[in-house]
Amino acid sequence: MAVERTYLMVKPDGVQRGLCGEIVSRFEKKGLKLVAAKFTAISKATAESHYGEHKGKKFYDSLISYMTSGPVLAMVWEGDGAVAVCRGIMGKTNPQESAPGTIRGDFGMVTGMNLIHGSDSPESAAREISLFFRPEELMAYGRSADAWIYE
Ligand code: D4T
Repeated sequence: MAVERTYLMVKPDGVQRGLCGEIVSRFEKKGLKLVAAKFTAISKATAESHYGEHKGKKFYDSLISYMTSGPVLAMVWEGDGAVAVCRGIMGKTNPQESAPGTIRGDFGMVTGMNLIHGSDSPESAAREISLFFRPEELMAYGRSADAWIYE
């Protein structure tokens, strides 16, 4: 088993539309384990650091202003292959290309308001988790349901 951690974030549109509970429940029901959560507003500097790879692209300025337009729900989730599993639950970047049953496929219409962020690799996850959480904010705990989720 390759236990991974991933950084997930309900973006400002997901918060404004009252979808936090719906979104969190999809990861919970799948069997992933919540390790940390924080309802917070992102500073411009944090948004720029988080999306540094996109600096200079035509959507960069609107992306930063969107991500700093309201609070977000920042989370760390853990599980076997968590990075890819969570990306699958989220759907493709463009909600119109996302399959029904995914978060973006079920609730989104445009790439610029695609409801949720999820790390795209274990390396990105480590960087993003350290950007949003202090080590002591990550909870280590046993979960009895794991015996009924993993063989
Ligand atoms: P995030 O990082 O938010 O989980 O999205 P993805 O990993 O699915 O997609 P991404 O990094 O390519 O894009 C980051 C962010 O930029 C917005 N975006 C992207 C946009 O507004 N217009 C665009 O053309 C693209 C490619 C949406 C997600």
